[in-house]
Amino acid sequence: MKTVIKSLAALFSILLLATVLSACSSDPSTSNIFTSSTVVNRTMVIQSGTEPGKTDWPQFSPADITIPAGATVKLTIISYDNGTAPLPTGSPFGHVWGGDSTFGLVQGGTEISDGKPLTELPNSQVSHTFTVPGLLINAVIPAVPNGATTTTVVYTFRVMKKGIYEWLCAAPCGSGSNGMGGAMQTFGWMRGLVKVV
Ligand SMILES: [Cu+2]
Repeated sequence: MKTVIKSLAALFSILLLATVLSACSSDPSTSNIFTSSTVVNRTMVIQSGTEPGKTDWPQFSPADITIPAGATVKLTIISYDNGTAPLPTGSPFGHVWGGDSTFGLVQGGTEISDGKPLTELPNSQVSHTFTVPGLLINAVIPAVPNGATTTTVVYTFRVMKKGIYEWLCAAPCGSGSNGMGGAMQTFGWMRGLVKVV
């Protein structure tokens, strides 16, 4: 009989623990936030019009990424695109953004481009951007330099709130006379999702 009571007590504790744990995870925005020492690596590749019939459609692949809230994310963007898509004069998207202090959604937000820190690229030299308006994140991707095959950007950041955020490329790299068509309008190409879980 004692054994049965002990077993029941153990079962009860497990159920209680499970209830507490599920209660903790019921607020998706603040629970299970990782610390900055948790580092995750993600890689996106920018291909330049490799799909048949879509030769003027550059593409981020994968277009959607999933990251843990609070973890330090090293996002490596490897571009094969040697073309520029100059931003209009006065556009803010040549600047690297991050570390939003107003809302506290993002920490960090620093960029290393081909091994060197980058805070701003002249608008005329921008090839693509990785821009998350909802998080005030903007990484800038230069064109592949002459004689090289790729250019590599590493953007390091933390997102402190769970959610699904859209990203887009702000450089007019798509089709049409203004460069805003085709890939620029299409999820899976120059738009996608950042899922913070
Ligand atoms: Cu682009």
